[in-house]
Amino acid sequence: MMQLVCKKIFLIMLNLLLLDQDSILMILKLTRHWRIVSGIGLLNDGMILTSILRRKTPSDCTSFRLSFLWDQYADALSQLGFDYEVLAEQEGDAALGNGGLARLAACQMDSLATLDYPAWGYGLRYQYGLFRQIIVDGFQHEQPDFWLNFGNPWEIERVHVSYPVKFYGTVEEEVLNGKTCRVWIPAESVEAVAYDNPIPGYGTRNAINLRLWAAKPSDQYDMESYTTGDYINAIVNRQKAETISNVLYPDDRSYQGKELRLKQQYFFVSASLQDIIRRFKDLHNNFDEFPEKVALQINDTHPSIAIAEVMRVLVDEEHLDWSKAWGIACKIFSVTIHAVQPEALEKVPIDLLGSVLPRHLEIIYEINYCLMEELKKILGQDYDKLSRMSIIEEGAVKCIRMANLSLACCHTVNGVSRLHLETLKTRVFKDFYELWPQKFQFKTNGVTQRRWIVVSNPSLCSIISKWLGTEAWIRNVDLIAGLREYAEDPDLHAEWKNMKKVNKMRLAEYIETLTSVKVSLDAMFDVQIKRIHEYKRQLLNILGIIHRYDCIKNMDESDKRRVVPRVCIIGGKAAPGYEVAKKIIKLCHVVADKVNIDPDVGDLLKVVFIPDYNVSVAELVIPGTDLSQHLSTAGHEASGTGCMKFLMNGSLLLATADGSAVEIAEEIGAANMFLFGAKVDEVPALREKGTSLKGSLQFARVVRMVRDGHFGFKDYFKSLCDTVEEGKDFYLLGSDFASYLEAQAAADRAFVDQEKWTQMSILSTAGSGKFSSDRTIEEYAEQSWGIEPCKCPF
Ligand code: AZC
Repeated sequence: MMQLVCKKIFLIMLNLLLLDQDSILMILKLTRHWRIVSGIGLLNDGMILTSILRRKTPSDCTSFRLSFLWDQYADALSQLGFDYEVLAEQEGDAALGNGGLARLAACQMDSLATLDYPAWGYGLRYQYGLFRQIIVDGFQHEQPDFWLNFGNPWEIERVHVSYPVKFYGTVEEEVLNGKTCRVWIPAESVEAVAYDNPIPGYGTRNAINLRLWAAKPSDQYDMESYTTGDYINAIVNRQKAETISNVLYPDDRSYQGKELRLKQQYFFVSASLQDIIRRFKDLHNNFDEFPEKVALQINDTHPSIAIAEVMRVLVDEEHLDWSKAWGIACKIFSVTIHAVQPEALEKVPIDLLGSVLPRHLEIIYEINYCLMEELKKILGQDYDKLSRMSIIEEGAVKCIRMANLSLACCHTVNGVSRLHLETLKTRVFKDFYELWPQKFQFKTNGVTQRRWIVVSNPSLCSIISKWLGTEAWIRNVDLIAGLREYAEDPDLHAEWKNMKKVNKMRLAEYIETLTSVKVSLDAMFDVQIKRIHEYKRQLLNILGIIHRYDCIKNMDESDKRRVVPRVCIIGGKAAPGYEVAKKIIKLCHVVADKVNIDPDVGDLLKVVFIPDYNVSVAELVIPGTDLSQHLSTAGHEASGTGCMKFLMNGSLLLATADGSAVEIAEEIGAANMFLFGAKVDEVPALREKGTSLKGSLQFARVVRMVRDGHFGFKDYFKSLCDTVEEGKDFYLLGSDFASYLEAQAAADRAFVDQEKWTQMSILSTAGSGKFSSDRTIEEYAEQSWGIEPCKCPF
């Protein structure tokens, strides 16, 4: 048996992805980890190949260490009569998550593997990932994403790794060794079967595992049904079992009160914990060392039921006394919150929880009782505060506040940017912060340069390696700051511009194939790609485009010659039930329809909506972007990670002082980006004032154009216009509009001076080092998990 070198066996609970996975839990556990690595070792070449083959753009990254394998593979394919590029395009994304949260987790898995941390990721193997967006007449339609249609060659089905997950039933009292115990008698059992997705690190022999659970019918349950003679029901129930991991919920903000969602969460949590505890018990015969060996990271509030599950296992199954079990739970769990909006903090109705997981409800009541007793000692009779901090929310529908459950238990509560932590401290979790300030930390998000530069922008990868004289930045991204020294070098400028042009060409071809719109490569490619949300303010972008259009229409020919041509690209999915977001997509299309064929405008302005935005699309769009937009109302974007991908790729950022953009400005210098809009502490007063339309005549004019049917669909857009009407403009589009237009004008002026622009672009890439997920993961390892890298010894 390998000596324990690392301090901990380590578990992380996350909601994550492979490319894009929603629910994950990771373990890091040294001894077993090494055994697993050696297991993977058998497949190691295959694994390395896996990571290479996932790259869709091999071309000119000659510096990439493993490109020789790529070439060999492409050669072998061509001898079989297949074109590598064409074949690679056939592979869809594993879109097993909704948006930023899941994409962040993918980056973190890459960093954990590369930095040699002994980590496991856990999640659900949904059969239907996030819906495919198709656009019909400018309207979003959703189509199922049955991504497993042709199988998934990257996974390993572990038929022998499966656990029963129980639901429903009753709780009864039993006397065991003279002690009265509560015992859960479940009524349904579903089998969780493991599918492993190895994730190889870069430049190391370390590989980690993303274990995804699929629901299968449990034979145990069927046996019972057969004996009662209910054959048909037994078959129907077998099929029902599989529905648990069938489909990902497509709304990234609210899942409130859905039975299937709760079952998915518990299914994921229960199977993962059984796997973790089984592994721990292989080596230990009591739980004293559990916190020394295990760390669990709860990624957002969705897997918080894990806290109650750990308590149930320790108290009911392992027969630890309550306070010992609670002590262990408090040491192993930490949580990251990824949201600002209260509706994203999950709540589960008591009736629902009591029916699906009756014993867990009892346990949560008990945890809450202890919490309230502890708080009363500190807060006395402050019942308002006590009721705000309670895990139970009273009201018409009594609910469990999953966030409060996490806060009561976890030893650290992380925000995802410095500003976000402030919001958590001063608004969302103010009461908890006042009580336990030491729990609150932040780890600014990061993205992996290995996917977002090396894989998706191979030409940039070559340039960076050439100018730094080393590829070491791929593992040690701080080195990228070395580019600053050459930010004014004309030779680097020439290479940089050429790289951007080639990437723009690729993007232009893609746009033409998809939308039949021809765009000029001389235009500024201006991009906003992300989930469609009111707070992300795609509407502000479109209204800005309308303003630009309106100005061009009213110009004479000599003025037009001074206009910087733009291609405005927007992409993103709206949650299927989110009407306002869907109207924003339609507005984008009607504006595009009018602008793109207007002879007065020509190449000065083109508007493009890229359908079905996903990770693969981002890999193509981001390298070809000149300017990217991040427009959330200050205080609403927890961090944002798209901005970091753009930054790495040398796109200039037009952004509000929100989320991680504040820290980006510090790193690259505010003069190298275009900041605008209200600051977070100005927002409440602006909302009070409610002066949106009066605040800006220009804003009033563009909203009026939409209202009056200038782009058609007058009635359809009425309710959308109402959302920004005076007094109702919650996201402050009106009051930020003038400042937004100024920032846009500044971007235009900068673009005219191409040398200046290129310099700013180089400085953006050079300043992106801090926003690598390698740094984020090192902070988690040190501050939240207390672990160190464990280098694979063979
Ligand atoms: C997102 C946040 O909105 C985004 O600001 C952040 O960068 C990202 O998490 C990673 O931390 N949150 C979500 O995507 N939330 C859900 C529920 O999907």
